[in-house]
Amino acid sequence: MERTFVMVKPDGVKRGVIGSIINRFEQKGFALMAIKLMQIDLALAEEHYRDLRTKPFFGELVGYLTSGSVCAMIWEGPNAVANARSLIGKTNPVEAAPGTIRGDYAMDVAGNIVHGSDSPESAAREIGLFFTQELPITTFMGFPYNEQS
Ligand code: DAT
Ligand code: MG
Repeated sequence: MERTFVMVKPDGVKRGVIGSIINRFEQKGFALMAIKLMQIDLALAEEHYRDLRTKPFFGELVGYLTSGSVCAMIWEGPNAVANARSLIGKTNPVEAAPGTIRGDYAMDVAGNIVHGSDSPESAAREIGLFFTQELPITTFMGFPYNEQS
């Protein structure tokens, strides 16, 4: 079993498609481990996307991410990182195939609606950034969750 970090970005929250996106992950077979609606500050946005800090679009990217609430989630399943990336689709919605989340919900790379970790190492780092001690990830739908089960 593997876990990945997924985030509905501000335009997805504003457009009211959090539920539709969750539905796709549930339908695929993922298990929801943790979820929260939050407002990201600039420091967290910059840390989350630190690998892209030299890109010309970095300012626009962190500005977009801090422009409204996001929905941060941890999803679990076999090959969770790669399965989530294939569900989400290519970075640029122009190239994302219909049937993928970006292919179906987005048109522009600067507003591509959802984030998914790109490796198990990134997933662990991002889960640590967004889900700190205040939200125990051992809770599943309000019931105790046994990591061994
Ligand atoms: P992904 O989100 O598919 O992992 P990434 O990590 O390369 O893609 O980039 C992170 C985000 O940065 C991406 O979701 C949208 C934004 N981005 C990437 N390339 C961009 C570009 N050329 N212009 C504007 N925004 C871009
Ligand atoms: Mg990425």
